[in-house]
Amino acid sequence: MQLFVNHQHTQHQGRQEMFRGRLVDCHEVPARLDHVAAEWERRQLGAARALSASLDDTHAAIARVHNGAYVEFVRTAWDQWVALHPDNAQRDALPSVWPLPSRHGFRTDAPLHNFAARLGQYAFDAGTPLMQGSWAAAEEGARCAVSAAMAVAAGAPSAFALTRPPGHHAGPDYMGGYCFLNNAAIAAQRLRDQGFSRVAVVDVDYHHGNGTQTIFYERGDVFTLSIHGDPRTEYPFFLGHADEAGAADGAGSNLNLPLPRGTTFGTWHAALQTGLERVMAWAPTALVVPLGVDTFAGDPISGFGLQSPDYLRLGQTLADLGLPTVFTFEGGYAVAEVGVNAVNVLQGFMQHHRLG
Ligand code: OKP
Ligand code: ZN
Repeated sequence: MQLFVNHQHTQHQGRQEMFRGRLVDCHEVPARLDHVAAEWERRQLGAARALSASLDDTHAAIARVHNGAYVEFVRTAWDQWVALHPDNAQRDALPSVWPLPSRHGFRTDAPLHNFAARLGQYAFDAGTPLMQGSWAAAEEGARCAVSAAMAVAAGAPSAFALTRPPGHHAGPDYMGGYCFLNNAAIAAQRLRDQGFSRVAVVDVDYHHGNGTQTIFYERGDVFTLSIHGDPRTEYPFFLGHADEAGAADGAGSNLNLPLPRGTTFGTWHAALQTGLERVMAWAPTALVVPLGVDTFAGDPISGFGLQSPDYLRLGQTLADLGLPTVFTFEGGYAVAEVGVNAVNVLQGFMQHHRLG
């Protein structure tokens, strides 16, 4: 498995997020990635590769799944925030006001000359702080995702984009859920653009991959499966229900398998196998796995009960599909265990994948 690491990730270090009614220290911290890198190294799974994607190519890849005005907003948001007031340089930008859906009478067509209003237009929660280095970190993360897809397109059996901030909640034109650019969608699109005719995304993070689902919802060339905490009670609440099956050309190529809080590995893995049967019946030629390990029993913000050894089995089950595979790093907030859990998936995968 080829490893691509985002060495710019520490440029994004949110201070606080809105959580259960107050501002708390961010759960999505730089140490998460460091623990995964250290565990990979400890098990001697191979040196990280140089990123093959240029920045220009990365920007082109980002533009394949994200809206140009949104990308321009994320790129320039910090400067806009600081321009509002010099004191803003000392704190992160966090949205606090949003338009309700238009049925409530709010307009989204009127020009927005206020930064707080624009931030609300492009963000769906108050848990995604944006700071000076957020764009640089997210951009380099996308570069890792493109490089990983290119490696697989060049014949590598598998590749891992080890990056943060995560990506699977970011939609075509919005940020949220700690995410700015949808690395998994960027990788899937790049695989498509490099000749893989049918790409399946299997999202195993605790939270529904709403951004990825939305990006591909009306397309028949990318299948999206997500297994996650039931959005009737779990974040992101407003998407990820079992009846979302895709639309237009994508009808039948989205599958959500929501599970209740408290679900442990037996039930979780049975759902995965159910989902993978649908995926394989769809006949993909490549796989993208948004790899979140916030399904872990000790995760501070999630509600499933997976144990560390279960992640080896998860990797094995994914390997059994026998597909060229790109992993992107997503959630997992039990910081001390995140390295062991994530690398268990990857090592379980490598030990069982027929391609190596
Ligand atoms: C990102 B990823 C619930 C607050 C939830 C956002 C969680 C984002 C998770 N009260 N905050 O999917 O791991
Ligand atoms: Zn998550």
